[in-house]
Amino acid sequence: MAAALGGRGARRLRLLLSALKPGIRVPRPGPAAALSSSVTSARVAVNGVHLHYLRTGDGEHVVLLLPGMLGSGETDFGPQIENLSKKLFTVVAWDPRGYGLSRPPDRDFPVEFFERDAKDAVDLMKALKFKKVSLLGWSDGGITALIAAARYPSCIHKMVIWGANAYVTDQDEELYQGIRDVSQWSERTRKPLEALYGFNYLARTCEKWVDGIKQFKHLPDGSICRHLLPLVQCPTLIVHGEKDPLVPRFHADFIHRHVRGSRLHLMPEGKHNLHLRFADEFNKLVEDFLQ
Ligand code: TYC
Repeated sequence: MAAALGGRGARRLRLLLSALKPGIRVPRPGPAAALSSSVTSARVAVNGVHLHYLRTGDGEHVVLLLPGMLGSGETDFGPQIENLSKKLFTVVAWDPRGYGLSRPPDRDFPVEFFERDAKDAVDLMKALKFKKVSLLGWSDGGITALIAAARYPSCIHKMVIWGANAYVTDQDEELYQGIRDVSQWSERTRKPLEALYGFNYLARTCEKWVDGIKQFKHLPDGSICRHLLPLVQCPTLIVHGEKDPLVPRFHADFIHRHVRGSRLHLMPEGKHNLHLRFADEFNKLVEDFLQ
C-alpha cells in the first residue's frame, strides 16, 4: 500500500528541538503528515516484519537514509527527503523494525541488533528491486551503514556517515546513562517523540536502547563494528560536527583511519544534528560526493 503524504514543506513535522536531536521534526501519526506530495509512504514484508519507508525522486542513483536511535525516516531526514535532487536520486528513508511506523514488533536490542538492522536494510532494498544503493547513515544509522557496507559490499555503491561510533568507551557509557530517563529530558525534546510512540513505549525503548548499546562495552575492545571496518570497500565520506556533544571526535577519526580510502569532512559549527541545522551545506556536500 503506497499513499501520498499530504502537505507542503512547512507542514512538515512538529518541531522537536532538543538536546538529544535538536531541530528534528516529528510527524503527527496519521494522515496529517508533513512532507510534500511527491513523497510516498509504504510498508513491505521483509524478514518476518513489515518495514515502513518513505520514497521520493526518480533518479538512477538510489540512496537509502538510515535514522538514529528511536528515529524514523520522517523524523530524522525532513530536509534530505525534501531537498536532495529528485532528478539525480531515488531517495528511500526507512524505519528500522520497532521504530517509527515499522511496528509491530516492539523494538528489542539483542547484542546483534545492528547486524539485524543491516540485513533488514539490505533486504528491504532487494525487496524494492534495487541492485546497488548508496547509504546515508546518521548516528546509530551510521553504524548500521558501516556493517551493511562491510557485510554486503556488492550491494553498496557509496556511503556517507556522521555521528557514528565503532566502539563504546567509559566516556560513551556515561553519556548514554545521561539520556536513559526520558522524564528527565526537556519537554521540548520529549513531546514529539511521545506523540509518535506514546510515553510508555518511548520511555521503555530508550532504557532498552541504553542497555542494548552498553552490551558492547563488555565485548573485546568495546567493539560494535570496529572489527568490520577493514572490510568496507565502498567510497566513504565521514562527516563530523566539531561541536557534537554526544559523539566525541575520536570516533570519527578512528573510523577514518580504519576505513580504507575514506574521507573525513569536519563541520566546525556542527553538532550531532548537523544535517538538519546546516541542511543546505550538508545536502550539497552529499550530492557532490555521490556523483
Ligand atoms: N547513537 C545515538 C543516535 O542514534 C545518539 C547518541 C550518541 C546518544 C551518543 C547518546 O551518548 C550518546 N542518535
